[in-house]
Amino acid sequence: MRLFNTREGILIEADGRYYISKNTDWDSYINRDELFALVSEEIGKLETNASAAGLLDDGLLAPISKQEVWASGVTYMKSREARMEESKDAGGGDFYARVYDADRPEIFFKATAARTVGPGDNVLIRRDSQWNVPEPELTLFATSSGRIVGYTCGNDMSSRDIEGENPLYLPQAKSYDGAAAIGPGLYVPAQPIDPDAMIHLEIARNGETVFSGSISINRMKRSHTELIGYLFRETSFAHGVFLMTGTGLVPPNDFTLATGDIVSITIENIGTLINTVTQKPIN
Ligand code: DO4
Ligand code: MG
Repeated sequence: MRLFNTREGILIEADGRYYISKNTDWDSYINRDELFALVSEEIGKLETNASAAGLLDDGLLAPISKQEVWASGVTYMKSREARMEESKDAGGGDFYARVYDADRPEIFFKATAARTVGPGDNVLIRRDSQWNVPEPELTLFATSSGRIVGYTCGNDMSSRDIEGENPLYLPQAKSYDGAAAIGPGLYVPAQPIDPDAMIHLEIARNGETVFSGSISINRMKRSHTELIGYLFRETSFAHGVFLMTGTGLVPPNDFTLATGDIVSITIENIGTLINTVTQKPIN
């Protein structure tokens, strides 16, 4: 089943049928360890609502309210290679090789909900960066007790020149207004997501595809529970947390995003997250 945060309330899609929940608080609704079982029970008592499907075209909000977004990195070989390449002049490459092999994963704070955008919104590239890419990432939702109950598509927008200049600039390369996008909804399966699910990225410019690529989540070096385990070691999340799991798709080094580009991230069973790239206006 999939849950959508919409202007009209919580939309539930299960087996092609649509329902509007009587619950209206997204935070307490999704932060339940037995989410799949509880929503399955709930829809048994609800009338189907076919017209509610229209909210998917016009009415979706980001599936986040009080949660934070965190991210893990260098979880795919492709990311390890790209990071080593972009930081080679700064001598930072060794850190990426080491974190790929280490027991402890790279995990960093990505965004507050206020800096996170949803389906159809704009993602931003920094004005002080010349080399920007989207990072399409399977994004886990874990409840406050650390149980993974849902999945969504995530975009970990990244400034490669800023991170490449010095790894200590990572927070500036990764965390700024509009640097995170998640959506379109929360995929809540009875069992963990298919380990072979594919992630597809397409970037369109003036109606033409300028980059596309696909990768299976089975290429990730670490398990989802391992990443969540590290995230929760000494940090609590009262409303649950979103964790991006790293990118395995990196456009070629001569590619950078431009204003107006349309980024589409599709993950099997979850759906497609579409955002337009823009910059902040000059004051
Ligand atoms: O080490 C930098 C960030 C890595 C990252 O965001 C990724 O691998 O997706
Ligand atoms: Mg990333």
